[in-house]
Amino acid sequence: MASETDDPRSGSTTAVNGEDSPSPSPKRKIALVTGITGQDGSYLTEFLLGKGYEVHGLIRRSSNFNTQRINHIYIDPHNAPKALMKLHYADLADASALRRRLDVILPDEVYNLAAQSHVAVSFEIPDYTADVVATGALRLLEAVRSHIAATGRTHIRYYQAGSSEMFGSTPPPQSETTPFHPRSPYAVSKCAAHWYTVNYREAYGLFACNGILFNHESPRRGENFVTRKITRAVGRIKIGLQSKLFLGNLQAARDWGFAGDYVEAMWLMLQQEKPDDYVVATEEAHTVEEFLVVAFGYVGLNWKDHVVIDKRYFRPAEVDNLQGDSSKARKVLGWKPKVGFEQLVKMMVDEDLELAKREKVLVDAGYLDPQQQP
Ligand code: NDP
Ligand code: GDR
Repeated sequence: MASETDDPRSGSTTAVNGEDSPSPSPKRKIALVTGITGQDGSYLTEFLLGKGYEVHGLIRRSSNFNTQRINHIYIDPHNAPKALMKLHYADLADASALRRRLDVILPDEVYNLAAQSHVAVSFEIPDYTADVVATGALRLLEAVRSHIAATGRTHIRYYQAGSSEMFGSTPPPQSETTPFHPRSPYAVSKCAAHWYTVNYREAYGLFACNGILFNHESPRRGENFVTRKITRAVGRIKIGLQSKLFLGNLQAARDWGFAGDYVEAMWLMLQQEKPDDYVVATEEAHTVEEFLVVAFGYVGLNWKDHVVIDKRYFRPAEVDNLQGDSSKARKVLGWKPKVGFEQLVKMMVDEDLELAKREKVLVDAGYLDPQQQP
């Protein structure tokens, strides 16, 4: 029965998509995306809609809507023929909800992007992180496996969002054959999810791929990841809303790409003849300090005048140096990144400068307290 819980964004008690409403067009491919409200979920959904997919996203219940990253592509389900992105409540902690959603949505492709994705936070909430990142992936794989067993829909393909954090302290360049040495509860959990995915491929013949993605950023990046934390601060400092930026280890090096480029690689993995695992990276590493130089320099500021080192942002165990070898993805998938390091930093600063200008209007009008830093 249709109910108001079918589409979390619908204000109606008679939402048109949901348990009893089959997809409008049988020709469209159907994708199921967990983590649709996150950075990657939003870019992947835009990408898949552009390819003509119907996209179903699983969304967590929260006391406020947390759909800011996908609001611009949301169409009210009352406009059914155009509403090709559909949202459903589910959680990776809830195995029965996952199975039920698969049985109703009947996806062709499943993208598991949901995670407690913050490495530093995973030291604070390790048990929860393992439950969502590791066991959550297992729950979804098992839901897919049992759905296939019950329905015979053997063509379903599964993508698992793996991470360069799995390499941890193994020196670069890191490729698909590099041993994992994870350095955080998050990274250990991602290793488990990686091997669960391999195991379901080998044990049940599931078309399941691990994308081992190196850091990818964008103006939609969460504000407590270092790149966005820096570009938010650059915008606010330039506009006069903030003067200091508190950071941890500036010497860590990361292989930073643009999220919009990386979601294409996810899709490409599921279009191949055989399932496999792929490293996705720019193959260029930069330190946090180098990011600071470019970001502050772009608006004519010197980062040394503003950055203060705060021990609380150091991690119990650090990952010093990540630089991917993505030659397999480049050769087999024909993928390569389009946005380079400087272009990425400038894109993020440009957007955050505009955001700071809008904040300034609210501050000047007395609607916002400038001390409320992101
Ligand atoms: P985000 O943190 O931006 O998004 C995470 C998403 O997962 C959000 O939609 C969040 O929902 C959802 N989520 C969290 N917990 C649960 C849960 N218990 N049940 C259902 N959904 C949940 O991450 P990114 O978009 O940056 O990353 C996407 C995936 O790729 C993640 O798995 C991440 O670990 C992985 N990854 C990311 C890289 C990167 O550089 N961005 C690199 C390598 C891997 P809500 O909005 O409600 O919080
Ligand atoms: P990471 O990203 O841990 O690589 O995980 P993050 O931006 O959090 O850290 C990158 C590096 O910057 C250093 N750092 C700080 N980090 C944060 N967050 N805040 C600070 O103030 C700060 N100061 C210095 C960190 O120590 C680290 O070395 C991201 C996430 O998206 C994961 O989900 C994903 O799997 C990996 O990238 C690949």
